[in-house]
Amino acid sequence: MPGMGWEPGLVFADLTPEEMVQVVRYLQHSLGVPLVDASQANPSDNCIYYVDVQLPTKAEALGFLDRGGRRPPRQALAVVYFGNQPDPNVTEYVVGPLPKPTTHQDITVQKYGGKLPYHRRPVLGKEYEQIAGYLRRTAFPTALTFLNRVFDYDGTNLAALTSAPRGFQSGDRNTWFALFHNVSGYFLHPVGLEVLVDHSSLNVSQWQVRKVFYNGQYYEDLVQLESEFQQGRVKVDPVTRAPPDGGFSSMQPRAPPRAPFPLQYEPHGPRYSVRNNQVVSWVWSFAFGVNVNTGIRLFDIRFKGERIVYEISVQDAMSVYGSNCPGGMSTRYMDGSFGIGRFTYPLVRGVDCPYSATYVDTHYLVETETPEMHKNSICIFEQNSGSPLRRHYSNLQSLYYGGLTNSALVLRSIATLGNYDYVWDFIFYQNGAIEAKVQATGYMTSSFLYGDGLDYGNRVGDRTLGTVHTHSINYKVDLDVGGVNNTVVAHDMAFESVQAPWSPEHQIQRPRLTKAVLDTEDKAAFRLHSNMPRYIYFAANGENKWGHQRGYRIQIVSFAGKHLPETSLMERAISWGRYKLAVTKRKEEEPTSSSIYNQNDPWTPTVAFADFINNETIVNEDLVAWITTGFLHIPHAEDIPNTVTVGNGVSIFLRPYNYYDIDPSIYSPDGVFFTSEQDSSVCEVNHIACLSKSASCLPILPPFTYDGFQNLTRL
Ligand SMILES: [Cu+2]
Repeated sequence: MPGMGWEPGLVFADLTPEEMVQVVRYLQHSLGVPLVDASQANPSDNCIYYVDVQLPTKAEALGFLDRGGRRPPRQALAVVYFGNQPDPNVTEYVVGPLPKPTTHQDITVQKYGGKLPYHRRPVLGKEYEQIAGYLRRTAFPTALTFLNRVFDYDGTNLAALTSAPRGFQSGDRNTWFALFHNVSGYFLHPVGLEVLVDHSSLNVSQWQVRKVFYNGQYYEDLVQLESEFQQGRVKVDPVTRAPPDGGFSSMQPRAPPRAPFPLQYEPHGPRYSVRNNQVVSWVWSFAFGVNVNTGIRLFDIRFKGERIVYEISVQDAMSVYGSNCPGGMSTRYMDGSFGIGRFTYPLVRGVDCPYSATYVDTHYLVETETPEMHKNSICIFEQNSGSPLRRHYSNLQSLYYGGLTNSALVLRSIATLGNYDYVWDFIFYQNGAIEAKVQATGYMTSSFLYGDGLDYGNRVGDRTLGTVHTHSINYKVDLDVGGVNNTVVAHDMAFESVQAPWSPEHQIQRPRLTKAVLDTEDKAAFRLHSNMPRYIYFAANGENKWGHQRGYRIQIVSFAGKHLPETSLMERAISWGRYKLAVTKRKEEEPTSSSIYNQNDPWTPTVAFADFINNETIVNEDLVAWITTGFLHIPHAEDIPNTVTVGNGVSIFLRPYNYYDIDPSIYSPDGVFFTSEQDSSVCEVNHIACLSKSASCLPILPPFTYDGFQNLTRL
């Protein structure tokens, strides 16, 4: 990769598999301790959790991109679990330079202000396997009569789903596992049994069941449940065993295919190019990557060569559940901790993305010592919405038509986090607007329906309660509008009462612009339910032709409600959810609004976003907008088998506001204009009239392939 033809966007590129291998090799030789492959590691071992790229600082990157400075050295971030130490901990190293590392630097204290206690570590796949093994071999055999009689338990027909967080205070690692019939779509087949496992000990043989829940009653352990069952004191509500395909939860279509659905194609091939991690179209260009934890991130987004955004990235996705079952009621998933990026899987042509989209592979090194490829896990395409970006038909004075197809460039990936799937879109429009959109689909998770369950959701199956929950998503948007330094300006409208100048005895309620500079972080932090000016934009130092500060406006489409009461002891861990929009001074020390260590110790958050807001002056500074969007999900019958994307999407828009002198889409070669004097059926007058000649061939579609089921470890 280095050497001749090194492209600027590679500054932001994810690690190549070769680079990952070099980092692992280097660590194995240089850490001076035995490392076990994480897929085999006990809690009491040392292992590499993940390796990802360590991006250069913004100053370094811009020095190289804009000022002809030296190319920043390629570096990796390696996260290592040290379980085999007197003081077990997680350590983060910067390893470099790549491709042949020679040094590693422990950045943990500098990055987090202290060491990372071991109990904060995300749970490894191996640890889940060990918990499943513990339940199967040690815990369940103490309640075999109960399990056999009530669930036909045969050692394999129950599946467990983890909840999180895992306890009530720092150091706890007590996880409620809800049990389901192990069939296709098992999330919809709860059996009413939930088990609280204490897996805090690094010695697996010390793990214990701390509590058991069955059908509304709590028991000290499975032994007690078994004995009460044998004495006939357990109220049993058996669930009928689901067929292997899941029955109502099956995604098998209930109808045979008929005529193919409409397809899009590009008559003259793609009008964009994808080279390595860079996408270029006739107006847009950007670099992309996938962070192991947080997912898609885009850098150096330019419209007609001018940088608009330095970085836009997903920060975290959170869901808070309600239920009358223990696992459900304690669930506050922070998906970044499980890994939004690493669970980005191969996309299916024609369904997940347009059939003819460009598909890109991604590579990860997580919980293993060998890189794993996720084929076709990002797609890029130009999407014709089939509707106008703008149009006007004139039948007054002169007769003409003018319009422009709304065709936008899209980058998409889809992350599957256990039961549900998030579709992440970044959409680039011809008028200079950017949209970051997320849609939720996949299976809901559910609780066993008993007692007052209907206070926490709708019944969606025999004994299945679709439990109420929130979806909140946080984005980081580092806008650089007409330069790095910007100011936040708010415009809105207020009515003023005035006497009509020509008739003073009459009042006119006149809308008037209100304008304000939000000059401190506190003024630019908008709580969820606060009144936010309807126009908020990042203003540049320069002006457009009409004398207005050039700007890009932030517009949020969200249905989010309260993320969690601030009285909750874990609220600080997700305090990004307090704000629909917060603008802070950009700092290298505040790279993310959340942390993978927050999920398992939200009571002592490793990163507390609320601390970023400390009333600093934000006039003419490098600024970052942190934006929360989301919606409430009350699952209902039509969420079976899957939640649909329709209506379950939220967005943020970045739109030009006096940035240009005129709508830049007027320069689009797709524009159409003809008058009543012209023959609109002639190619030279109207290029759409050429389509029947130039675009009437059948598209040549590549054969369908899918690599989504390779190299998967089953948990
Ligand atoms: Cu949902």
